[in-house]
Amino acid sequence: MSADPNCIFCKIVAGQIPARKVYEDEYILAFHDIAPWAPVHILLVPKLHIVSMAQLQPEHEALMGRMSVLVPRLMQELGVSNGFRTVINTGADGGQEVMHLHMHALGGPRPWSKG
Ligand code: DGP
Repeated sequence: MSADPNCIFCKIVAGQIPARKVYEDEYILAFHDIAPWAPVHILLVPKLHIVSMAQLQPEHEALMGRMSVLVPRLMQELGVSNGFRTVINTGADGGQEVMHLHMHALGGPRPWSKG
């Protein structure tokens, strides 16, 4: 599905809800999490509405590779220099609350609120 009108991250991608954007290209948007667990906490989302990792198909390989390669670059640009954590929650038991695939990227001096 290209966009879900009820999806909060699709609305952010469409510019209908504001977000503190850190990166955007044809395929991916990255923005600061509204409720950060760490001093730097961004979310990377595909512009395409993919519900979760469980829905990934072979055609999404390049997209997910692009997202992974982007993370260290964005964290460096945000001043994260001592390592970072990436998290992708998937489905109810995976703790996913927003049903639009997203990668959390967390960094900055500890302690963090989660973990
Ligand atoms: P998850 O549990 O993996 O589905 O995490 C969803 C994250 O999305 C959570 O850390 C809070 C964040 N979030 C939810 N709504 C918004 C929003 O409207 N704007 C921003 N920037 N982040 C949001």
